[in-house]
Amino acid sequence: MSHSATIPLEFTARTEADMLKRARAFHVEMSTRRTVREFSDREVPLAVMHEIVRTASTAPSGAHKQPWTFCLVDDPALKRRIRVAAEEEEYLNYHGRMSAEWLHDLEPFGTDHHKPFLETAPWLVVVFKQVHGLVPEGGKRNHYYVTESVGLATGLLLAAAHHAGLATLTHTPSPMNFLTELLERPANERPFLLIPMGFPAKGCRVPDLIRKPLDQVLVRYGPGPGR
Ligand code: IYR
Repeated sequence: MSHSATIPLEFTARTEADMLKRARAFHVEMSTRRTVREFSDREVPLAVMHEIVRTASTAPSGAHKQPWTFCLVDDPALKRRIRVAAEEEEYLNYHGRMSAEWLHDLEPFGTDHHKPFLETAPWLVVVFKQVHGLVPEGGKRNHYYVTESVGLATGLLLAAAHHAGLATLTHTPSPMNFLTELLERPANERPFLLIPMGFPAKGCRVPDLIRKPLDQVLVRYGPGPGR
């Protein structure tokens, strides 16, 4: 069996008190992240976007294949074309393709087929998953756990954007093949998520959502008899 070279792990050891303090502080920070649907047109420097994508790209991935591509769109003409195409699909979703239950479930969010944020937000981050790899000679290489890997990277992207002081919207136009065409992506890539990123509009309001308490999301399996 062959092994590749190893290096010493960089790891910061912390006291229990420090751990708890940091864990709490990070929860407080992340708990203020909200999906924003009203964006300001204020610009965000490309350098900030680069660091956010760098963080996303630290995600673990199947066999470390890093099967993601983050497209950063700030060309107004391209944003417009993306908006037009997304609104065409969403019109069909809201006028027949979505079930009555689905439409009812979305009522609190006040969404419809209008997607002005696709033009207002300074950046559209279009996340693609690579269903397989391509080698320069034209061959294919396997990728593993692609959806899980790209989901993890996208979670880190959202956290990094929030940490940097940016608002995000996880938008899932459906179907989203139009993104492959408009961005001229190669045949091994599939659109995963469309994330407008920028600043909230002045006076931006969001639905009054409540997060599930810990006892509804956590089940502890400790030592000892029974539970
Ligand atoms: N993709 C549509 C509908 C939509 C679906 C879910 I589930 C949401 O949480 C929000 C919206 C749209 O973007 O409007």
